[in-house]
Amino acid sequence: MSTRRLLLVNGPNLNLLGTREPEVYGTATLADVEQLTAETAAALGYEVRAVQSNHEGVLIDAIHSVRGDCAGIVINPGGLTHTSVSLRDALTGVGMPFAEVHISDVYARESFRHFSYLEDVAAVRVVGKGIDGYAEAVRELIAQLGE
Ligand code: CA2
Repeated sequence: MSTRRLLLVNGPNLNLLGTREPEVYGTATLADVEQLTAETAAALGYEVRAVQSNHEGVLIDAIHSVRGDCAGIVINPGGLTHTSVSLRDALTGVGMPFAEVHISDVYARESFRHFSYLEDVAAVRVVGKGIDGYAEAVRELIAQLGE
């Protein structure tokens, strides 16, 4: 598919970015993340659609809705990373390559954050690079799309 568009998905609690826990997640806001992602993609000729929700089903519906309309997905699933078979099934079900991003270094945190339901099916993983990780994920994902 030659659609030059990506879906950016941010999961539960990421709307709180920049308001609390700056020592873990930095001071940038969700709007900053969405702008950085859009600008990085635009420089490579791609548009970005962005969604954030605190509800698993809303995220799954958003992923289903871009089938045929986006070439790939950049996702920070938040805590659903460590719990959700359903989110994994949605991502594999739509058959688009996706990049998994984590702002913090999950491997330096509690052991329950070390496992990801997406790690073995993600085309790209960027962990612990702050919000710059979203830009890196966009560049790596687009490179894999090969257009
Ligand atoms: O490091 C990441 O990006 C995470 O995906 C963030 C999730 C966490 O459950 C994952 O283990 C790692 C949590 C997102 C919550 O974001 C907040 C931001 C500011 C204040 C409070 C929460």
